Amino acid sequence: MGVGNFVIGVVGKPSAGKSSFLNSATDAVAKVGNYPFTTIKPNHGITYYQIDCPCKKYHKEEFCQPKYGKCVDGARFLPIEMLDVAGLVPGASEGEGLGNQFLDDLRGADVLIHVVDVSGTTDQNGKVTTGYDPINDIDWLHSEIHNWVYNNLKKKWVGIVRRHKALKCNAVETLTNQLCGYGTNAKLVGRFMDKLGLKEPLENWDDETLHKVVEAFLDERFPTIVALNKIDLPESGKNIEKICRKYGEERVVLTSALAECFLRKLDKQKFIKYYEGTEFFDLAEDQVDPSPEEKLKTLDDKTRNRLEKVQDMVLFRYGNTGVVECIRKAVKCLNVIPVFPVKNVNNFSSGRFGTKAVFSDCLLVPGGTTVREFARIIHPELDKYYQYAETIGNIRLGEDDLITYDNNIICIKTSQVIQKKNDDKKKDNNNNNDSNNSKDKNKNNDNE
Ligand SMILES: Nc1nc2c(ncn2[C@@H]2O[C@H](COP(=O)(O)OP(=O)(O)OP(=O)(O)O)[C@@H](O)[C@H]2O)c(=O)[nH]1
Ligand SMILES: [Mg+2]
Repeated sequence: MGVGNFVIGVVGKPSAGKSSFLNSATDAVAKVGNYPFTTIKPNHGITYYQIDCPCKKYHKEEFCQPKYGKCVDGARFLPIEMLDVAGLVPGASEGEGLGNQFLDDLRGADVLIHVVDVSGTTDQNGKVTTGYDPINDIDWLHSEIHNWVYNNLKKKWVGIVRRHKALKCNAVETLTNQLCGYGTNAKLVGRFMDKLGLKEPLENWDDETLHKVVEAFLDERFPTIVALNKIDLPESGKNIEKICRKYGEERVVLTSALAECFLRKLDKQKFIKYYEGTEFFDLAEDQVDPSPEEKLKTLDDKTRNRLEKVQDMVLFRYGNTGVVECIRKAVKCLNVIPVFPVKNVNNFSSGRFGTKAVFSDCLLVPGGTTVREFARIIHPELDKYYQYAETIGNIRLGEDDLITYDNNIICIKTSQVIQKKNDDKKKDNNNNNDSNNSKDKNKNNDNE
């Protein structure tokens, strides 16, 4: 089972650094350029979200064998898809620049990272300038997405109301019907309508109310983390302060995609050992008796100078490049829980013959998922032949129990053995999931 069900969309104006961000956080090699619209088709990559693996708590590290991602000394790296949505420009919702095509690409994303060029050295269209105020970009992107959804609804509003009345629907039903194209389900619509607490019936909504509804929808459907990028440039300092004062720090992260790309590249080429998400790295001269695989190469003077600059401008100043932090915050917005389905809750085995592998599978599910829904997410046959579920200590779980961090190691018992060929089919599906194939993406969480 893969963990490819969630997608982080990377958005922002041209030349903000979206492709650089994707390259820095994944193994993708998207084209980067200091001119607008370098990216035309969206790029994909797989990034990793780090959690504590239960193998550490239960002292099973040596048997931990994730099918997807990896586990390093109890730190579990769960694969998540990332999508680089090419340069939106002001007026995109009206068809400007590359227009609606790119707003449409957003439909595949569950959470957004808005990459902002905080240095103010590119204007709203991504052209080189000086002294541009990046605060404009944050509000602009939000209103662009807002207008896109609002205009689509508004165009059809008279017909929507007519149908709503004729079919005697409630507001949640009508909105679910209208918003399902954005990867939305009744649960999500119910949630934001509850928060909004509107009293007027849908047929009486005026434009102002419709704007409020769209706003509440976007908050729920596209939670957004703002990456203030290019912090390595000297012009960035004063803008960072101003933006953090206005937007607070909860959803804002300071990043240097360029620095992260550089550090990861040096690590890959074995010039440094870089500890991702931290300010630390080792050089050849720091190593004592390294094994041949770990032995680092000596840096030339030019690369060493550049590394020192990255240390000065980014690592010492801000603590890290911000890229890992950004992914952590984005996934946190999704309010998901990692679940470890096992064949046996006493030894945590995944039931693969001839191996002692434990915790092989891990799936991220949306908060609010019940045990029975989880069975369905893993495989339709687990749902079909479902008998009961249990967690650590052989404690039985109710079908309607919510999955939490306290019961997220789960064994589903079935009345029939699930056929091996299904396992194989499942494996194939998930291999697809894990290999940048977003077309077949099974958005269980959204479309139930
Ligand atoms: N100094 C600095 N430059 C950066 C950083 N991130 C990206 N850049 C530069 O900004 C320019 C644009 O980067 P891209 O990653 O191509 O930007 P993009 O947002 O994908 O642009 P489009 O594809 O045109 O929409 C390139 O010259 C990058 O090297 C950063 O953190 N610091
Ligand atoms: Mg690009």
